[in-house]
Amino acid sequence: MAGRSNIVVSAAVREALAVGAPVVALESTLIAHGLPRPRNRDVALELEDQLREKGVTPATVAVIDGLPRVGLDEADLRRIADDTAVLKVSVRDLPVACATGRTGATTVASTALLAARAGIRVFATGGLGGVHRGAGDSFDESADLVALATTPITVVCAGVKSILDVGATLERLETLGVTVLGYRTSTFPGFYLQHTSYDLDWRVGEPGQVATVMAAADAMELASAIVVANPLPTDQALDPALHDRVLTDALTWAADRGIRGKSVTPFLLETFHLETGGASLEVNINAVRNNVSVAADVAVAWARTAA
Ligand code: PSU
Ligand code: MN
Repeated sequence: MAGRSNIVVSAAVREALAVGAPVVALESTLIAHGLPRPRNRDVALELEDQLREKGVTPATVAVIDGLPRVGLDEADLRRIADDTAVLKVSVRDLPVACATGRTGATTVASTALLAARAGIRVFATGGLGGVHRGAGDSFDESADLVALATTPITVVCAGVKSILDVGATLERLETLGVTVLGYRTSTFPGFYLQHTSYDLDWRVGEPGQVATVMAAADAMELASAIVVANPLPTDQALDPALHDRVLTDALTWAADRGIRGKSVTPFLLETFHLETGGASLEVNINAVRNNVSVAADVAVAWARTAA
């Protein structure tokens, strides 16, 4: 299979993996469709620098002119951030985007898949996709869940996006066999909010503990992901009253405008950023930064464990 793979792994990422040095994958949908231009470009570059400063090789994932790439050069990173024509590419879109030579940003689902195929074990994002509110009627459930069920990768996130039905998403993660670890918390984080009302079964305090869990999962050849749920500090989270008010409006407007499919999440995030006067944007960026920082520590611990 390796010989036929069309995945292009950058030289920097290939060299790091070859010597067992720490690598963290980053997704590009949050850059292209989750954060507004031009701020998104600065964030994309900053996240990579944040990893390099910790001695970790960044591997941002995207489809560029029909090639699934793990590890982007700066020109491609800028293109993903700047170009308004960049598609949102989930797992099911990958073969078509590649076959037709398109350029697209990868979601948690497609990033996890490509990164794992390339041999990367740790991945950072903002908030996972999951079960949308009203999914009982709409059946809108993110492909992220299926990817997490079938991809052995550790994903550091601030929980699942608070625009979702968090309780239903946690139930699905349980059903799908996805391990969920609270990072220095026993309560599931709430993305824009520091916490939700849901308790977690497992809590870890140190990056090395995550690496130990990864090794135990490998030892029994588990195929599913490990979610490391990392809450925002209280002073970086969104005001809960503002959050609830904007969410109610955003959900109503999404329904009124008939927003469907892969447009739902970008629409809700953009509405949040507009209606909170940019406050949710700062919160979102801080969540991603914090997750990248923890992911770097986990990747370093993993490199030691696996050595
Ligand atoms: N985290 C963020 N912002 C985002 C996302 C995650 O802080 O925009 C993206 C991820 O790419 C995730 C996607 O996979 O949102 C979920 O989209 P959907 O609900 O359509 O599966
Ligand atoms: Mn959806």
